[in-house]
Amino acid sequence: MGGGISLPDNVSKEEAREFAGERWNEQMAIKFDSLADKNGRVPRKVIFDHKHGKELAIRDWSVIASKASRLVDHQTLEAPEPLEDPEASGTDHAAVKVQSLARARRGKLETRRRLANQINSSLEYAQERKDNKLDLFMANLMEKMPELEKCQVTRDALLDTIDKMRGKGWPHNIDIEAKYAGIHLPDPITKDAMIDVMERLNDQARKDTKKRKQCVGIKGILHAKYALHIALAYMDVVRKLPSVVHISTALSGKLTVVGDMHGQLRDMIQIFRHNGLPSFDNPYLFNGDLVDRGDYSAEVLILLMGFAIVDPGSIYINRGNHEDMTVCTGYGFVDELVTKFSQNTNGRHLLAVIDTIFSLLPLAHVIDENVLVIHGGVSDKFDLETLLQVNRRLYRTLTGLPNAITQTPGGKDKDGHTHETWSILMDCLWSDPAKSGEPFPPGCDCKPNDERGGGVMFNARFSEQWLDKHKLGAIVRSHECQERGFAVAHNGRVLTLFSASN
Ligand SMILES: [Mn+2]
Repeated sequence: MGGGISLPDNVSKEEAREFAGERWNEQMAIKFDSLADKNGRVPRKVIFDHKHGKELAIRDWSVIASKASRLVDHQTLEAPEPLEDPEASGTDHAAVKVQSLARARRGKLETRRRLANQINSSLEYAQERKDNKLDLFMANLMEKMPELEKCQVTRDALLDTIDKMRGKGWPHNIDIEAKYAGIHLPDPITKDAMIDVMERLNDQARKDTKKRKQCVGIKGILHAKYALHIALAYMDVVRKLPSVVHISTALSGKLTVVGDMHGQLRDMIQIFRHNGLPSFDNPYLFNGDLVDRGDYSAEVLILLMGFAIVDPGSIYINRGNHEDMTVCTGYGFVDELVTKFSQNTNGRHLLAVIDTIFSLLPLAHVIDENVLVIHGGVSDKFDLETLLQVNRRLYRTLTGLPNAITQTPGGKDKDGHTHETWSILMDCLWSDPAKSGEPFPPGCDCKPNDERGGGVMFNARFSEQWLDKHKLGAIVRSHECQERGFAVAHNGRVLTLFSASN
């Protein structure tokens, strides 16, 4: 009863692709190839032998394998029994058969979805660890942002340059080509105009999905000039904010916290349709990782910044570990932006402004003096006071820094980058709550997060102490993909939210 998926002795690329379904991507293909034997198959033995492999997170495969078999068992147990007597009349019999097949298929799809979820998370962790350790991305970044890299600009110099350009009438003085057929935004931008932009982007995303071609998105719909207008206006909002922002729901009566969006425009629009458009009465807090991985990071970001400026108090945004241009160079957002807004001056300027905005995003929000919302989590290196004092704009990027900073306590460089500030920023953006049963060294409730290669893992006792010290009730964090979109941990005091559907 019930079609089962079992792991064969070895897996071909086609089977792995089938397994992963929509989640199959180039990264997975490359990883598969690196493991395959000369027949192009990955033997089960290799998967298990690499259990503790250093280069790839293959140890996760064994977890996947055991979960897979458990899921298959589970599925077999829950395989649908015909609701009616199979010996009934011919037509009924056929109907029952169809029904039973359909359920089996649904079960199979569900199993595949769960497996894909597992595989995807494992591969992502493997990649993140590699990125953190190998410092690969600087070269890549320079290629994408030659102008900025040439100047060797500091954060402050970049902001000064942007302000000086604005003093000379930029971006108002950008000429729009005669052939431009997209939206013209009024000045000042209105909420109706932003809703119009959202509808157009949604239609385009629908067309993109239908054609199954490379995503066009915002290209041709919104000129870089308008994107710059929105981004600069939003930059003016965030530059005034402290690193820890306290918000109250006394007036709105509610606040919706949204986890990682990762460039999933249609998921975001779906949330707005169900839960209402962002407004002062219906505010949203997006908990970081708006960009990368998905095809519509530019659209997600520009819409959120647009709503934030036309309706102050409607959108709050926390920084995530993907709000870092070096990470974005590896995970798609930089490529997406230059493709959609072209590599000309406007496109590069937009990149520079967004880079600046990322560095200005607050690190945490405290809701009603009760709930801490932060992308990764908490650690023994900071409390709310240190987080408020930390210069969140000190680093152009948190990844790809020299060992003196990342490895040596007390280490610093000539630009004033210190190990201390780096590790505070890393910890709040990259940490994860430990699962129950996770071993910790004696007397220690917070340990390096080896799985990520950055941030810490903190256990339930640590969460409790940290929260009690600040007289807070709970932590809402994101950063980890959750099958159902959320997960409760640490005796109900830590909630993980993840809002992208795939
Ligand atoms: Mn994250």
